[in-house]
Amino acid sequence: MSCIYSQIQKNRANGKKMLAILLDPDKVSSQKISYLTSLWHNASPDFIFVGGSLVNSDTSLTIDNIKQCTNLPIVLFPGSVSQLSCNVDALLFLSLISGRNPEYLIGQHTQAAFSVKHSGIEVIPTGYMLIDGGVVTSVQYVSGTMPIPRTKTDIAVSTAIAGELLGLKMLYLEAGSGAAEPVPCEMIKAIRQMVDVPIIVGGGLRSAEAIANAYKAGADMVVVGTAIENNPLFWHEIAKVFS
Ligand code: 1GP
Repeated sequence: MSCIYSQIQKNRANGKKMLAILLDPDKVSSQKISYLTSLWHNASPDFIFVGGSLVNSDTSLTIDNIKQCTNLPIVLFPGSVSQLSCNVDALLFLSLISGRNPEYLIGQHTQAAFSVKHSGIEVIPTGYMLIDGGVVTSVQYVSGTMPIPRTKTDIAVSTAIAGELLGLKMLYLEAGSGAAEPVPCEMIKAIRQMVDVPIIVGGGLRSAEAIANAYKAGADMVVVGTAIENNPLFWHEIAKVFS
C-alpha cells in the first residue's frame, strides 16, 4: 500500500502544488483543532502532518482529535520513536541526512522497526535536511546536528543527491519550526534541478509570498505550522495562493 506517496507523485505529475499543515501535539488543544478545521470549508490543505522535535503530549490523542474534525489524510512527522502512532495514513520515516548524528540517521529507526513493520502503515522514506534558518531551532538543539549553512548550496545539493541515490523517496528541506528565514529559494531551485524525488519545504513560512516563492523555486509541497498556530486566520492568506 502506498496511497499517500502515489497521491503525492500524481499531484506532482499534474503540476498540483501541495500544502500540509503541521500540528504539534503540544501546541494544539482539541478546541484549537476544531476551530482550525472549521476554517477549511471552501479550501483545505492536502495533508495534516503531526509531530514535533520534542513532544510531551499524547500524539495518538491529538490524532484522534483531528479525526473527529476532518477526513483529511494524516501523515506522522515524528521527532522521535516516542511519537510513533499507527492510526495515521502514512509515516515519514525521516533520516536526518544533513546531520552526522547516528541516532537520527538509523538509531531511532531501529527502535521503531518492529512496531512499524507490524502496523502495516504506509512508510515513506524521507531525507530530512536541516538548513540554517537564522536562529537555533528546536530541531537543531534536540537532534544535536549542525544545519547546512544558508549559503552552502553546493553542500545542500550534494546531500540531496546522496539521499536520492540511497533510495530515499522524498526530500524535506527544513529551516526548523519558527525559523527566522525560510529555506533559500536558490537552494530549493538548485536541488530541484538535480533530483527527481518530490521536495517538501518547511520552516519559517509566514506569508503567502514566501509560500508562492517556495513553489516557484521547485517545492512540490510546503509545510506551515507556527504561522497557523499563532493565527488560524492566516489560513485565508494561504488559500489565496491556490485561488
Ligand atoms: C517544522 O517545517 C515545519 O518542521 C513547520 O515550520 O512551524 O516554522 O511553520 P513552521
